[in-house]
Amino acid sequence: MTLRFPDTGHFTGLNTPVRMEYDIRELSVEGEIPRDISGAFFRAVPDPVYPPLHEDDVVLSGDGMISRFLFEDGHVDCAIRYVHTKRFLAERAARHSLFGRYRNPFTDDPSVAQTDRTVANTTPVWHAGRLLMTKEDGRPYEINPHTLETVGPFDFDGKLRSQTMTAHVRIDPQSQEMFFFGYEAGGLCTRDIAYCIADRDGVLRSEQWFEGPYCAMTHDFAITERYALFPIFPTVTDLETLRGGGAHWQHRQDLDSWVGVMPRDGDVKEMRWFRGPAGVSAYHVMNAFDVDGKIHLDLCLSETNAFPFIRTDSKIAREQWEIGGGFIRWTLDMNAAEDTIQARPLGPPGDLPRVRDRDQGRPYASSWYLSIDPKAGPPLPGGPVGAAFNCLLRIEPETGAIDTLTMPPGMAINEPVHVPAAAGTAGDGWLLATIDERHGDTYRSELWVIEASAVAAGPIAKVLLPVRLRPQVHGWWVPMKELQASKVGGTGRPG
Ligand code: V55
Ligand code: FE
Repeated sequence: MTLRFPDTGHFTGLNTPVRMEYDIRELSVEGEIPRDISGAFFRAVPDPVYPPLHEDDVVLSGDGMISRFLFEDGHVDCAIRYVHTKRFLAERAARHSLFGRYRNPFTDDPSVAQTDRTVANTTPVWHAGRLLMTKEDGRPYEINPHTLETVGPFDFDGKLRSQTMTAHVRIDPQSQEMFFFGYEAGGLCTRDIAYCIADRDGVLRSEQWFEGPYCAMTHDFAITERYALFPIFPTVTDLETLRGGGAHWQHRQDLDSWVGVMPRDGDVKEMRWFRGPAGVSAYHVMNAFDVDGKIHLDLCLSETNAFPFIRTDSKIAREQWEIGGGFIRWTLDMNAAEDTIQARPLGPPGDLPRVRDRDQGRPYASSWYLSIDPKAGPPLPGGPVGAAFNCLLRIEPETGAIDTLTMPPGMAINEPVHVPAAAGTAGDGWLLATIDERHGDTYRSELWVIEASAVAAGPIAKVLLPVRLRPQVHGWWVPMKELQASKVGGTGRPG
């Protein structure tokens, strides 16, 4: 057999590679899709073309695919394409893998020593009429949002100095500026973090570098109306380990976490560091906002790193159901003399948080995230952490009210996007999420349309898929008007 993928959770169950590019016009729909859902649901899907060089390779190394569900007048079409990264093209030409372990270039084939090794597999970011496929270990690739063809590597017209860009940007709902950062900005294992702002037209207007307390996996950050916040958790790296062919990340239970805070339009020299608890980790920030000099930072926190492969590499013996944590509010008082953090639980453990675009950086009444309900049976094997989520929560952080949609046994739900209701109409819009369902030895996928204010009621429509989907990482909703006004392949103006 020529294509033998490792017999591990990273390549079996829902994570079994699919490796298919396709277009399907007109998917079958059960129920009725509201006409106000008009636009594109883009999804980033890691899906390795070739078996990895190393048996212990992980989901996060999979080649990036850009997937799109296009909603128009109650109809849905779908398409998926590989991102033509330099790495994808080199391996395609060679007809086998050339790149080694996750984020360790010292394990690559010498023939690709100078080749960009990002797989652009984490978030499809839409800003200023451009679609970018991002991954935190490199610069993004620009995608034609109509054909899903790769335009090429993207560096803000040659302006970006950082070697990397996060997959978690923040767009201010009023100014439409895109705030983002890159870590290991100056190269492998550097403490350099680049803090950047692109204006509403996508022009990079600011890039400032600062040093973090240590070189850490810095996956997400936050903005409020006044501040930029950089949460740093002790998942660290060093060049010596990498040179020896080792893992990029080691989680350190003994090191403190930190939050760097600066005025979002200020100078990085103004950064103030607040000390958090030792050993904790958060991949995603739900939202942050500031009121009267107090900053609230709402995180999906765990007591250790949430990725089993990182815990194994760090010799931390905790199973996935033992990582603790919760949906937690950290409060930082900018008027206090001490740089300490107050913590308060808001909800049960979970991840893949979603707020409305218009609530970004502002006080917010409700939001959504995914969790695992053990009563719904064993989670399906798959996704980045190896156990797929089986419930969707809607939470009101101020009142503590929670509504839950628990999936039937044998089903899993992926990160939703939020589609706002049309201007001038009542309602809180919809969530769109793909669903996986076990059928004997195989899986089936659907896309569910759920009322955002009534998740417990279940889907109001289901889009049926003739092919199984590999679990996505993150998604992005682009309204039809913005899609038609895309810089590449569009009309260039709102339709
Ligand atoms: C994450 C995902 C990544 C990655 C690092 O979800 C962190 C967290 C899909 O790639 O490289
Ligand atoms: Fe993420």
